[in-house]
Amino acid sequence: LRPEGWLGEGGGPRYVQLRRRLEEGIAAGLLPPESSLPPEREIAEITDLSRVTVRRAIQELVRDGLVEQRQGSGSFVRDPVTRVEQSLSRLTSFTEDMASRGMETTSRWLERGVFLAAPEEVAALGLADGDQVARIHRLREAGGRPMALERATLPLDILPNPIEVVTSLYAVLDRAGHRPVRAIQKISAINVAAPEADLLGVAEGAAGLRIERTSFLPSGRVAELTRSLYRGDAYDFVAELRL
Ligand code: 16G
Repeated sequence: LRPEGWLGEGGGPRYVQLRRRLEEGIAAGLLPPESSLPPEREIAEITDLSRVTVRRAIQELVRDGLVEQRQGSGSFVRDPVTRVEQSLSRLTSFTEDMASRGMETTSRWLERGVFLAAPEEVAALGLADGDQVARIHRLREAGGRPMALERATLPLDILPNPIEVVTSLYAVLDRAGHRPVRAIQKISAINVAAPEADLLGVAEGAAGLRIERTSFLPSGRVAELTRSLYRGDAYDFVAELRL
């Protein structure tokens, strides 16, 4: 980090130069995942930059997901998310998928309750105008890391009490005898926009996968309409194809 040889070369504001220098250090493994960055004061001393400049550079690394700040203990290089290989041929739940990899799941609730069905939900769920639906919207985390945002809508008779869903929606459906047995899933590439990027802990514009799942009960009735946004850097979807 000593200023000779990089500071002032290439131009740009000094905080950008420092940010780049730190990025290079992370990419080269000089600052490995989970290692702590030197305190701001120390970086300022070594580089001969002001603490404001140092803070700004670190803030940008936080914004870009390279560094995370932990209350009371400083800044750490983030461990890049390990990618999850997800089969596209089995109808499983997020909780089951993560449990089979030894990961624990947690949810940050954004919405959970009973609402008036939106017109598109009326159509997709085969309801009548004025019908109510159960809606659960949450940030899904595995091993403490945000993986996906998921907003599920279900007919009220299938999930009469949405508050019951504490961890797994499918576990609640299973207990009620409403476990879906078939689903249609559509996956599209998108760039993650601001509010969602913050929740997912990715940079604005980062790659994401928009997934829409419509799942069905054995009777053929729609059980669930779920719109999800998965982190593009966390998932590989795999399907087996046969002639
Ligand atoms: C998966 C499903 C989602 C379902 C959820 C139930 C995709 C893209 N989506 O995340 O439709 O609602 O599992 O998970 O796979 P849970 O039982 O852990 O709540």
